[in-house]
Amino acid sequence: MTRIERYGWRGTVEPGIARVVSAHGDYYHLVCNEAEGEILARKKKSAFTRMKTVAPDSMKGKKISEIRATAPVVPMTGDFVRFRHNSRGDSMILETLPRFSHFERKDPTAKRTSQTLAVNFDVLFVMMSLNENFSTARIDRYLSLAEDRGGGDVCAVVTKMDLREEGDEEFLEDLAETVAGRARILHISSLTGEGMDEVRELAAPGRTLAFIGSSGVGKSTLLNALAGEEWAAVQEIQEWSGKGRHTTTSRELVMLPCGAMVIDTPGIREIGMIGETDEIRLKGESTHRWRK
Ligand SMILES: Nc1nc2c(ncn2[C@@H]2O[C@H](COP(=O)(O)OP(=O)(O)OP(=O)(O)O)[C@@H](O)[C@H]2O)c(=O)[nH]1
Ligand SMILES: [Mg+2]
Repeated sequence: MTRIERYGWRGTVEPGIARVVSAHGDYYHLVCNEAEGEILARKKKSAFTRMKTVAPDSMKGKKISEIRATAPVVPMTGDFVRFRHNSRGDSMILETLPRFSHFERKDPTAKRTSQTLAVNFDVLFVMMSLNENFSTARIDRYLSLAEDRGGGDVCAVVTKMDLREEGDEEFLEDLAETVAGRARILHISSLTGEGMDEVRELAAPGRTLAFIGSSGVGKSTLLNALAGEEWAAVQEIQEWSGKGRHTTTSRELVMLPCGAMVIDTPGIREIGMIGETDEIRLKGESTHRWRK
């Protein structure tokens, strides 16, 4: 098996295919068959800046994804790309290859129609911790957005099960009802190891797990537990406020010792659905105004 196949490529192996493991503005770190380790690449400017304009009439009755398919897709972590290798300098990304799965939300800044949060995953972990942050309605919204993912499985993952208190049963049952038939539920604690066997089962060689969820739910901590070492920075504080602070600031694809990969993402502050405001009941608070 070649390197790019170990990194999840399922098409025919040809020269010039790479996977993006991290993106830093114009620069990308790639893995490929052409070189060991990670190589640095830039994207070919003319390929991505010359966005085709779409005639208004051709947009009628079309989904956003159909319209967007006419313009070049800017690569992101997790993408497979076609590239030109340069052993003496920066390599050049020529094209983003079709994605087999993607998770998008409405862009909270409203600058774009939507924002892609994870691509090319085999399993999407929608994560939420069993503390003040717990909200069945939020998971419901994630799962609704995940219906358009195109491929891969979804798991609703309740983290920090070691913080379970009396009365949490009600919240967990409520969640189980909401998730039933739409996703698998996992209950885990990276601290005690609860539920980790199930996670490890999903982490088969060549498969990609993508972790999404609010800041502080324990995405990077789970990555570190699976990696068996301190891969990603984790906020040290015990009492996580979760307000306005993000420990992970960019998406990263990490190869685990078991041969599976994890895409760790920065915390999501809002999970948008087109222009509504509603109330979400949070554990520990009576109500909380949540702008979708
Ligand atoms: N009690 C308990 N605390 C945990 C667990 N997992 C993570 N934490 C703590 O939760 C805090 C946040 O964890 P992170 O892994 O940084 O959270 P994150 O989801 O990566 O956050 P962002 O990178 O900001 O999106 C840290 O203080 C962790 O030690 C767990 O299973 N149980
Ligand atoms: Mg993190």
